[in-house]
Amino acid sequence: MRTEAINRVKVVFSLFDADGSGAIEASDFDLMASRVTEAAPDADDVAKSALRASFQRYWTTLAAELDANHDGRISLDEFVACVLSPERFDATIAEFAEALATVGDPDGDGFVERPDFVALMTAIGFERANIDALFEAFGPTDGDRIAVTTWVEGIKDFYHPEKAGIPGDHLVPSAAS
Ligand SMILES: [Ca+2]
Ligand SMILES: [Ca+2]
Ligand SMILES: [Ca+2]
Repeated sequence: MRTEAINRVKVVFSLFDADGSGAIEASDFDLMASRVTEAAPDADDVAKSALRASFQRYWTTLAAELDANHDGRISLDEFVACVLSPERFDATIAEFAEALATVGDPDGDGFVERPDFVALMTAIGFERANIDALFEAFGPTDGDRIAVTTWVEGIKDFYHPEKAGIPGDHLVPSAAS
């Protein structure tokens, strides 16, 4: 098991526990979906609905796969188990990645500009320094933007247990300093 993958999972857990209750629950995903869609005022309703649906699916997948004691909450110990069987989450994460990146490209030109990226990642709960480090690692082009596909692949890599030294490692707080 890659230490980097475990650290990434711990970061995701702390963000997904949006209300800070110490566990991930259905209400956390409702809260995060509201925050993220509010951070994208220019995105169209279809894209925002798709993103909300992907958050919902994310929760139902987690609950089905990881809630070992069936209490309706995912503890950190339960959540870490997601790295043991990443293939169970591939389709859910792919849908989420594409929905999020699409919301980040409101004009539909295939690129995500830095302000849109920062707004969405801030709404998810990442720190600005980590967000900028990640954006730089994605190699923004002249217009200070990245391809939607680059972000989608970056999100998928972020959840991949075998990956290390990837742009997404910049989202782990210690890596940004
Ligand atoms: Ca919670
Ligand atoms: Ca549980
Ligand atoms: Ca765009």
